[in-house]
Amino acid sequence: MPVPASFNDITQDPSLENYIGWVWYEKEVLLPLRWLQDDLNTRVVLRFGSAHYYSIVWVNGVQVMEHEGGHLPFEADISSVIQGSPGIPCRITVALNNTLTPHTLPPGSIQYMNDKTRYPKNYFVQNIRFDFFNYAGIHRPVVLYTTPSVYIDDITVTTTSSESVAMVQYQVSVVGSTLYSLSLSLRDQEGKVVATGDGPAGELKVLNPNLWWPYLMHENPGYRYSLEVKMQAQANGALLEDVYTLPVGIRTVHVTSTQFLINGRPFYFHGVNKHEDADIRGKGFDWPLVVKDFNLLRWLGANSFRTSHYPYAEEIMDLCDAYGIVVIDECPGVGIKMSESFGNKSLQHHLVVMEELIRRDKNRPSVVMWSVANEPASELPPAGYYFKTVIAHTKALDPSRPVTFVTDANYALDHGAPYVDVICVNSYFSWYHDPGHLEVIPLQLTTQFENWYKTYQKPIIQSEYGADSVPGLHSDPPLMFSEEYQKAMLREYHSVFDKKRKEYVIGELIWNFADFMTNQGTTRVLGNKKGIFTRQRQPKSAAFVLRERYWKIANESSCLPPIIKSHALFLK
Ligand code: GCB
Repeated sequence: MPVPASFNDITQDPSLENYIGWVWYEKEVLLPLRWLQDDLNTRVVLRFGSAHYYSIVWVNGVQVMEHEGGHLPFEADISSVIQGSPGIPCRITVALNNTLTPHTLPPGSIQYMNDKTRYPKNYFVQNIRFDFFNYAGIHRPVVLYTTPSVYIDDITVTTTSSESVAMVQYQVSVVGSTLYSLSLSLRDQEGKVVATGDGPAGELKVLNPNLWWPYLMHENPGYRYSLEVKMQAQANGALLEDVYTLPVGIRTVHVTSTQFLINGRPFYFHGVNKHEDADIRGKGFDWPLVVKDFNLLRWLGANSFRTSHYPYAEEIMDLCDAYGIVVIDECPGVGIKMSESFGNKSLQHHLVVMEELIRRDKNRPSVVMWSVANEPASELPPAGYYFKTVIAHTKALDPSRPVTFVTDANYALDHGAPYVDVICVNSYFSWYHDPGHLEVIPLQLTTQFENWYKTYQKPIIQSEYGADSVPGLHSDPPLMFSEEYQKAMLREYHSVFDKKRKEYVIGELIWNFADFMTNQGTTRVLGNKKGIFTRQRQPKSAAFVLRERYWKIANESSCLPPIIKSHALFLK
């Protein structure tokens, strides 16, 4: 089985496609001899970018870690297991279980079909309440790396700025000794040192900073400085040195009752929702696919996306930082529908997942907001305490970013909405509601926005809207599932967005960037077809409508310099 990849679509075996339960991976690797000698000063780490969902890992038959949940990295120090055995290959064994229960994230449930007249013995199905295929496997790269035994374990950076001066606050945690020294230097993109510091916490002052700007908001988006953190320590008679270089984008984020401000300027999210999903590889990380998607985002004039409905690969997030694509970073809290999933056990796990996500992505300038869930049953009374707790925990871990969750509940019944900073609402007027009736959109969408705003006086993002279209299916007048219907639906929504974005609507994210695989069902034709691109990343007619709109919105923004306008013209 290749790594990284989902195992489901790789073979011709249909039982593997829908397999639920334990799978085993094993690989022998030859390690550098230096790592295997008894060396108290070298720490060897085995790291998984992600694996779905519950993993137990052994090295040479010794259990070194277990981890619950996909989409996020986990690692273990394996030095003591491998050292002292030069010449012997290192055997890495992984047992992976993709079963979802009411207490996992996302939640699910196993249903045994006990009617012996209808199902074979021990027949069961995995029920899920989310709309994407439950791909499993080792989805992201697995690496072995070393550090000295005293090492930089974590760095946290936050930034504040005015036009002429910025402050970069840092905190560094070192593990392995209390006797160490730390020195820091911040370099600009020309390699010039612009500030220096020392010690585990402090502040660096940057005069005339180059701010990190979103794509299409500045001629040089995604500007990042390099923060070099150097640690030195004496251990076991040797001088140990660990150096880590962190890209740092200087930018601020603020939310008012009607606006989302990046570096003090109003930011309008014109973007997409995505999935990690493609033919054959499923949710497996794939560089060509990722780079293609970024080229499509830039072609589209999209300045943002939401990581619906789980954290994406770190490599994707690196590109967002570099290209200035703004991210609403969502945890795998999708399909939280059963009342059992609002209990203490689920809540504790949700808090841990937020800790893991924030630890991974806290220093990313592209991440401007955390989303703790998608379309939970937030009308259930326990959702109030649940989301109050998850959001408070998220804010305590990271006071620098707003927090939201994405709702499709009725504005008057939603128990979680009081705790969010931005209202993110999904609606499918003329699709799931009043199917085929495009004419209801203006009234229903206007009412939706007005109800939410009247209740909360918080800015609103239309975090999903869309319609399925089967590429190549045409119909005039537009009928559902045709490319024309998808386009017409977009236009109806857009006319309302254009009115409301003058007031408090701060963004629109189409559902979805590309077609994606789902469970089989009577409403799914080889998956969900709400993509504006096909699963193979070819544009449907709707992609051109959106492209024209996004570039127009970007150009209307008065702060855009001429260079971007000409870029836009050139692209058209
Ligand atoms: C939604 C969900 C998304 C689905 C989409 C749809 O509200 O958040 O995961 O894929 O609707 O197409 O039904």
